[in-house]
Amino acid sequence: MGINSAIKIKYIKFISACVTSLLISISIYGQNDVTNVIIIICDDLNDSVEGMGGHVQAQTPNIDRLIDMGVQFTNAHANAPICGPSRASLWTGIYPSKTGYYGHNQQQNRWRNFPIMTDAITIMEHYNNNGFKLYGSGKVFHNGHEDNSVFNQPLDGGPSSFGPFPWDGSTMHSWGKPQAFGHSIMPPNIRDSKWGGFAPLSEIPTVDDYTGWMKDWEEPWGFQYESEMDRGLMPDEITSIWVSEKLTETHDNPFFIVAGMNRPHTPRYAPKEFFDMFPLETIILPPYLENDLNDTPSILWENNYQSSALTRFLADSAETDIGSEMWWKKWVQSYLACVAFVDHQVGVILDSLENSQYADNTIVIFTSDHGYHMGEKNFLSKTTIWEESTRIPLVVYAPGVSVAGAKVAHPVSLIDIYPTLIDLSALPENPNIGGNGYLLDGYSIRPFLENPINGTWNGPPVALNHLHGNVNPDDNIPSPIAENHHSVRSSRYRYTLTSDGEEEFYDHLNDPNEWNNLAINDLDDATLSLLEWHKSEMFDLLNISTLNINELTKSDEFNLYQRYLGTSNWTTQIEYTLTRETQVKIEVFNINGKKLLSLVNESKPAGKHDMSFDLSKFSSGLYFCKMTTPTFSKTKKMILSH
Ligand SMILES: [Ca+2]
Ligand SMILES: [Ca+2]
Repeated sequence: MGINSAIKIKYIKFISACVTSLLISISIYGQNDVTNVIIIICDDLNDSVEGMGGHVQAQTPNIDRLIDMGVQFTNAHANAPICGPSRASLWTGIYPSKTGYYGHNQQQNRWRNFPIMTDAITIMEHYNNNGFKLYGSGKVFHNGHEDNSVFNQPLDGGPSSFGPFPWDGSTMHSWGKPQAFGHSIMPPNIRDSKWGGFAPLSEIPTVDDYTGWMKDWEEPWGFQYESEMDRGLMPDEITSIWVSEKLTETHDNPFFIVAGMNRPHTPRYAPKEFFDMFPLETIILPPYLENDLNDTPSILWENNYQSSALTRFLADSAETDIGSEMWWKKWVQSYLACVAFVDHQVGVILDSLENSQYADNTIVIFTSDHGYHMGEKNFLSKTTIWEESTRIPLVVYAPGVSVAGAKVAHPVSLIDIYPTLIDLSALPENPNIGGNGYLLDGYSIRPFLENPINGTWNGPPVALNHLHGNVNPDDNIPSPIAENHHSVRSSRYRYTLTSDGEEEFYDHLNDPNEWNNLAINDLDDATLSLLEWHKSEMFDLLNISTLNINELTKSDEFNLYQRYLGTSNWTTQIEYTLTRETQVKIEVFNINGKKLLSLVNESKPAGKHDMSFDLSKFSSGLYFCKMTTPTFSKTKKMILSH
């Protein structure tokens, strides 16, 4: 065979391969059960969406429009309350408790470095392997930890950036991008860092001698802002416009689009029109209970900078015509403004979809990577295991399947998205079967889409949430289940077990704000068996029979007893038991975290110890007594009422 003939044959083979793959694509696309997919995922959006019972002033008419088209899940949860682990789990369909990627210092690790996820087939790859064209824009993975190779082309929509930011006009990072600053109009305690800022774009920042915004996603770095009508586009606007343009094109293959919104993640800068929707003097603060943390396990908040966020806001709020909670109200206003801004982007995408040839054969999913506290339990952040952090909006519109305008109250979570889409798109069920072999952890919620009230699914009766504990593993090392906190949400209750063995149990029917931790009380038999049922459902999902709390942590003990012996004689007795000789610190703090007394600070032998001290010089109020060893930490409350 001559060289020319060989080339010719190769060429013919190439052509025929192309024709075959084209025919396969066309035949797949022509099937009735094959639809396109658009996932709109927001960053840090809690349940402040109309109809969800989050913040009462939320204005989200476009998300509401999607709710009218599809099914809204009112008891949907994130599996991890922080970006990196939540998204890694969502896109791979594997629980953080199985991958060991929970958060803490692991947030700085790339998710692909964790053994189970290194070669896990993501939802994008699974669609791509089955003939879909992939498109992505904005924040899909956690920033800096992307694996955009899962898209079969560069992530070619908009940038994933939290900008624009304040800037000094010159300072650059060593990696060649401009360095962001906090906003000059805010008290330093509140703006905190470049992340803590919130203001309308019309509040053009001045840092040193430079006045203007900075965008950190492309040169020139300056973000143009002359007026509301004459300004640059923010990343979420670039994304929504890009997606809407994709919907005007004719596609040869079915498509899978991820529109990743960066808002309402901090910093909360958005166009002024969205701030103007929520005049400061009208802002309603979320339901709030002072000392709400008192009945919760201290490991969930002690030594956590975020747990004093509200205290800082109140301390920096002078009495003004909108009250002494001015900065808290401004914070709430900025959150609502950013939610309304994101809702507008949803509207841009829906408008384009409704006017396109894909209106009747495109699945649309709207959700968020986790929730956010708005001051509840003193947090103004994510990264807790309470309802504010775990609860997320979830709306699924599946043409021909979902019941328009229906609501589903059964608990579900982000882990269920991957199997649901496999079900709706009729893709092969086990994407990892030829690879690492791991099965997906979630279940298809299709039965609820078809029958919102009486649908039964194969999934569990609870949604599983994880929160990283306070033991930092080495880089890229999976964190063991026992060193993290876990929680399950049923239709009515939330049960939580912390890494040091403490429990929470909340009854959402009577206590929707999780104010009253039932687990600290002596429970009647019926409530106790309910608690035990939730615990056993949790252990099933964690795939363990007992949770082996670190033995050292478990067997060290710290107890505190208060005795009142007359007006001038307040005695507090402390008992503690050590499993071995170790360094011990016992300290007393006031409610603001200021250390008032150091009672013990030395090495002590194994065994039982006791001591007492006098509190008569202390004024009435709440105090904390904390014992720390290198492997143990426990805080006890002391309440003095003279
Ligand atoms: Ca997030
Ligand atoms: Ca409480």
